[in-house]
Amino acid sequence: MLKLYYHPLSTYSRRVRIALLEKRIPAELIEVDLFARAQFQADYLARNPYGRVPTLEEDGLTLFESSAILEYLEARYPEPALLPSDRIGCALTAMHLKLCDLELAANAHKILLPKRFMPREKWKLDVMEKAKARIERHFSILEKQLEGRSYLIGNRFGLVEIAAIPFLEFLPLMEVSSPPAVTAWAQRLLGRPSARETRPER
Ligand SMILES: N[C@@H](CCC(=O)N[C@@H](CS)C(=O)NCC(=O)O)C(=O)O
Repeated sequence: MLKLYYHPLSTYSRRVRIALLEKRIPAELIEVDLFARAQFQADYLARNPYGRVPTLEEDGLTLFESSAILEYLEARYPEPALLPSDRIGCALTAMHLKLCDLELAANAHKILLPKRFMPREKWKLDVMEKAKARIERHFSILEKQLEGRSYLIGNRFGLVEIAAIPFLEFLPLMEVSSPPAVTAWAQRLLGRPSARETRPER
């Protein structure tokens, strides 16, 4: 059976857990205790030398990097499809997955790591302010692409939405303001059973 090494509070792990639920793929979930630094123990580093979650294992394959894992799951378990079948849809998916990592996830991380896990005196407010502005710029660009549609590509829920959900969860905590179409998109996505089932406790 497919194994997923994860942590319940990990945004990147949550992407993979949502894809597993959406595709109804049975999996063994193995929690890596990040707070006890289990990600740096030799047995885990042998799987993922970067010492991060998620890591997937299946049929002798060990794979890390959440967006690569999403693409692998799509190739290995094509139904229900979370990727368009046409060339243009695939190209747009690749673009949006990359932009989600660069513009949303990376900046969200700069705000969420301190706000979720560090005492206030350690927060770097200037870094957090810049990250918030970058996310708001990204949302203003997405807003135009979402106008008149429910999902970004081919108007169907897909991998680009899954990649964004864990970060959209924290818009209130990040105090990021989002324009109307992005707000409606986020609410639509966060209401899915797969998102509800994987919602972190904090
Ligand atoms: N780019 C990686 C990021 C993975 C990542 O940063 N995971 C965090 C948890 S959300 C982690 O394992 N942190 C542990 C650490 O850095 O010590 C991905 O997409 O999988």
